[in-house]
Amino acid sequence: MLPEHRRISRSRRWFLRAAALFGGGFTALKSTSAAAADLPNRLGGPVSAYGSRSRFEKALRLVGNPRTPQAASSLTPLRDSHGMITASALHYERHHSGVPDLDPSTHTLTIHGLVNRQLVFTMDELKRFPSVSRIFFLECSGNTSSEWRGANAMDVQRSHGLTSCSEWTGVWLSTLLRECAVTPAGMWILAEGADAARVARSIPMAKAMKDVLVAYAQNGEPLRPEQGYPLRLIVPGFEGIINIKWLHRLKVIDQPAMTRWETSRYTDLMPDGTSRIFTLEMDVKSVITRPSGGDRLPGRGVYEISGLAWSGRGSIARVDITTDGGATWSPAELQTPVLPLAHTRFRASWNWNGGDALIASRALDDSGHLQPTLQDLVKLRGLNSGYHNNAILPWNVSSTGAVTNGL
Ligand SMILES: Nc1nc2c(c(=O)[nH]1)N[C@H]1C(S)=C(S)[C@@H](COP(=O)(O)O)O[C@H]1N2
Ligand SMILES: [Mo]
Repeated sequence: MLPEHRRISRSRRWFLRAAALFGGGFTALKSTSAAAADLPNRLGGPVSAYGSRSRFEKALRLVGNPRTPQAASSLTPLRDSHGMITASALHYERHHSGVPDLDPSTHTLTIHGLVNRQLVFTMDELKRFPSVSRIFFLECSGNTSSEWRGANAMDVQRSHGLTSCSEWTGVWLSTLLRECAVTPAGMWILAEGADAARVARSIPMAKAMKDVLVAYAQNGEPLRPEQGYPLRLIVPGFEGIINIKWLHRLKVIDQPAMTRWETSRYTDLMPDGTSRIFTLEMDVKSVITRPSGGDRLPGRGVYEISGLAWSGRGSIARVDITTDGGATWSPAELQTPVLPLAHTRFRASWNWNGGDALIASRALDDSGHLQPTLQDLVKLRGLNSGYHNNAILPWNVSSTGAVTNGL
């Protein structure tokens, strides 16, 4: 505990000293009266019933390459996101058949199959169970697949925008399963959405009993329709697709149902022609979000390098930063508390000398997994499939200050 604390305060002091040293290109104050001259002197706007952001803020989700407007995804603007929580309005989306318009007063959750009591819960009934709030990331297993064959995306929204992190509130699935009394033969659960495609995935019983949430709220208010209103599964650390939205049915079964979303899709075709299936845990991963592709640094001097790290296997233990293309690495500060299965914000200060630089982050989780280079990952998994790309993505900073994909 103490050494880490000391390291942090030392690097903070270094940052302050360096900033004063370089002046940081900041504007000096000419007179104290000038500081107040531009402040408004008229009344501001009225109070409002439902908040919205400043008209000056423009960050938006970016729609990926959709086959149709309904079978589409949209990407979180990670460069313009701060801290560890994603604004609900900017949480990435992935829909296979559009966003259904579900009325919570008639929506129900049915639990049936290998249980002693088959039950149907209304939304009001679900809210009578003990509730719990937890912060968890979501990541589509297709996130960063664009970079499997090397540099492709021009910015971090395009390369990594299929991940977001929210506080979710709901009922533990284990609570509901106990209510239904699962029989000993019940080893898996088929979860199905009420969207037109009836997207469905099989979940191992051990995970269902451990930490799966039947969630009805996100970041302090009911789920957004895009995130599964009025009810979704949150399967912490597992690939996005298994976090079934618009949840209406759970069937307890004795073996995986082998739906199309766990056979023809979301399996990883290996070089020898076999497929990895049920690749559930998302591997340890990180990326620098600032500075990142599309940025232009105004000049040499001190900058904060900041980014996100996460792992589907536990907590982030360490994030290393390189600014010399991997020749040397040094640990970044981790924003505390570091939560398991949640985005972790990391930061480091960097004194850019104005020359060409290759900057990157590399995360280690507390299960001992280290984020690989793309080269090492491709050596292992070949080029047949793009799912589960957790490789390091470097950004190239040129002497003009332009930041581009450095893979
Ligand atoms: N019913 C249903 N659940 C679904 C999907 C869907 O299309 N229908 N998409 C899945 C996929 S592929 C992902 S990555 C996550 C995305 O969740 P989000 O849109 O809240 O970010 O939801 C999953 N759950
Ligand atoms: Mo996904």
